[in-house]
Amino acid sequence: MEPLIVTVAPVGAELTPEQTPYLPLTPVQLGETAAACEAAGASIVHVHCRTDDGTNTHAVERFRDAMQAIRARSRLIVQFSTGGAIGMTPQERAAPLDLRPEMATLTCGTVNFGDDVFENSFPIMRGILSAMQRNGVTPELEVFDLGHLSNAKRLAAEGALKLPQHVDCVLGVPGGLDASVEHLVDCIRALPAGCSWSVAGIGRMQLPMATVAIAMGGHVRVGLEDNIWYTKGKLARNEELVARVTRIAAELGRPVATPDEARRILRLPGFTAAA
Ligand code: KMH
Ligand code: ZN
Repeated sequence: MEPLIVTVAPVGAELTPEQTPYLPLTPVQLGETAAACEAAGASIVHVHCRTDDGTNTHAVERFRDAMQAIRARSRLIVQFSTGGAIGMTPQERAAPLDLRPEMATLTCGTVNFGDDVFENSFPIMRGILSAMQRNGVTPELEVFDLGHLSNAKRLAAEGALKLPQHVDCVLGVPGGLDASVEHLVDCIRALPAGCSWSVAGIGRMQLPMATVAIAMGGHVRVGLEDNIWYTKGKLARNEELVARVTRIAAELGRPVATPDEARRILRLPGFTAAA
């Protein structure tokens, strides 16, 4: 089995500072979190940005500061979110790609998202992909539902998306596929040929889904974006969630990938100098 790639998603777009004091809101906090998570075994950081008071922002300046702060303190692969927050325009979501992060997410279809709708029509996806291609950014395909894998194949058939890519199965969003071993296997069976995969289980399913993926040879995403609890009643810090999956991987005989090993596994062109 390949070494385990651990992605940390430290902040996301849905949580408020009232829910947990451990959200990294500022660029410096994101950088410090990246360093702590690298030390704990992470190799990718999935970046959303907030203003100092916790409001979501997709301002290019804020992403520039965040990327600089992360790169000043770690060698983690910087992966920007292009999902942003519900209500952001597709143009806002794509704008930070001009900073040329090594990776960025592409959610592969529209999905109910709690009581909201997370809109990812084909024109939106084509627009985000073309901004990624223009900037040499490697996509991570986020799939919240099985049909999203069909959409990825459709985008590849029309030439908008190069395959294979890394696919992250986000399981347990209310409105998407539930988090279960059966659904994870359904996703893996439907992967486009040659794709690597990871799983991001939502809420209390983060740990069981990660454990299954470690045993199956997949990769994992953990972090507060998907789950704020370490155990019932105890709020987690990002690095604690990373350290726990690293420990489980060690028990199962699976070493974790360094950021540079993850770059090799994901066929990334290489670490570019700080922006
Ligand atoms: N915040 C969600 C609406 C991504 O980062 O690419 C979308 C999201 C996906 O978090
Ligand atoms: Zn995200």
